[in-house]
Amino acid sequence: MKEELSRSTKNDAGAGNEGPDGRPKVALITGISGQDGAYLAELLLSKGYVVHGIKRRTSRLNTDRIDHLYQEPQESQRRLLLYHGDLTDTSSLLSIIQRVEPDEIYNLAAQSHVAVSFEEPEYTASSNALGPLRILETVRRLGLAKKTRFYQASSCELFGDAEGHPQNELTPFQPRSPYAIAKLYGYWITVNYREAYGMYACNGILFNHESPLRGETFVTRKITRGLARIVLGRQDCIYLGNLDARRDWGHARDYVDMQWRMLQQDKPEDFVIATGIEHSVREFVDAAAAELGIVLEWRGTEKNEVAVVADPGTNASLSAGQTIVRVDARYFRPIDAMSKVGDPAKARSKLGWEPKIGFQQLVGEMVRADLQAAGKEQLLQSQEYAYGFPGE
Ligand code: NDP
Ligand code: GDR
Repeated sequence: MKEELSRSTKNDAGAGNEGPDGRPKVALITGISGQDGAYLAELLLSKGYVVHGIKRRTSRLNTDRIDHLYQEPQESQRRLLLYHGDLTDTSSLLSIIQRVEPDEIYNLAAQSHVAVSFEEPEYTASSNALGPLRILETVRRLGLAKKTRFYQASSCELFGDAEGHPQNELTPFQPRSPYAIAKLYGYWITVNYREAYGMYACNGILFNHESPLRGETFVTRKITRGLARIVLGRQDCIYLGNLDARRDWGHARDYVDMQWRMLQQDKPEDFVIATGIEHSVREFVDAAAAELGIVLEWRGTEKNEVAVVADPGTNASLSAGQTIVRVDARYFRPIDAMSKVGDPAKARSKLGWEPKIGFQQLVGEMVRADLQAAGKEQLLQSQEYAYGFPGE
């Protein structure tokens, strides 16, 4: 898939994305090493942008999602440039924004895991609430308020379990986690800088979006990766939490297109981005199993529920009656939003946006990518045994 993405980057030269001075537009992406950051960097490069990205310093390399786009610092005419920085560190943001003077900033960086936000509420607030403030205030103080357009990665988690489905731009917010409450500040500070200083600043209120690049601990990827490993005999079972939670799952590639469109309008506005269709976690498991030719039967209730193989299809490593999914109470959150479905009518009518990739296609793409990854893992391990250094 990465090869496919990098081909599109090289071939799809982007005309019409020059700034007022005729030079290529310059974008700065925070969170470029994440799922959306990788797809957005691809998209902007394909449109002819010069893309600057902020990555965190980590003890191991964390740029695997964008390695196929990487250009050595020694290359002339680079169009992808990376800097170390952190949303919790104003000085790094200041020096990067001052140096880059971007036409557009996409603030995608965040502590993005809702369950983890209950364990790290203070850090979550610093990165997700104060992070956007630090960027907006830096832009303002550098005198870039009229030049730089700002996109804030807001979330349907703002709605919590708000009354009224589907949820749209007018649905009242009712956040139910430290993550969502921090994002609520991010949402309002973006609106505030738009109103107070006339900045082109807007929120994309995005519903869940997934892909083969999704982090491994979000539920969709946990399921597709787990099932792929199970059919290759590398794992016995997947342990999940709330199977009844319902989410509106789209594809990240469709959603980053919308992020870009939001910054190309005459007037800054906030938009809900969703497919309008929801599924339960249990239905996601069934859909992923179906991609592998497996039929499951659900037995038990609530915290004792399990999925048993009813028909293993052609998977020789599985047998009928085998339990491959179990509920484990540790994956339940102190409080969870049970049902989410968005209404993207405004995005459709004002921006001409339609999601192109449907639910089953998304699940299929994720399952195939994870099967391939599990196969590579297996091959690597067998090579390690062949060369006599197992487990290293
Ligand atoms: P990911 O978790 O895949 O990526 C998050 C990115 O933020 C990573 O690059 C991460 O770096 C970086 N990051 C985390 N903390 C900091 C920090 N303190 N300073 C600088 N960088 C940091 O998330 P997604 O790509 O899925 O989501 C992008 C944004 O959209 C997030 O803000 C998320 O909250 C929001 N969102 C996502 C939705 C979804 O369904 N995917 C839906 C709605 C909103 P590292 O690689 O080092 O961890
Ligand atoms: P979410 O995504 O919390 O909606 O946040 P996640 O995939 O983590 O959870 C979705 C639903 O599945 C239930 N669930 C489990 N979740 C995880 N992670 N692991 C499990 O084992 C499990 N079992 C059941 C959860 O309880 C939940 O109801 C994502 C993130 O990308 C946010 O950054 C973003 O803002 C929102 O989507 C919109």
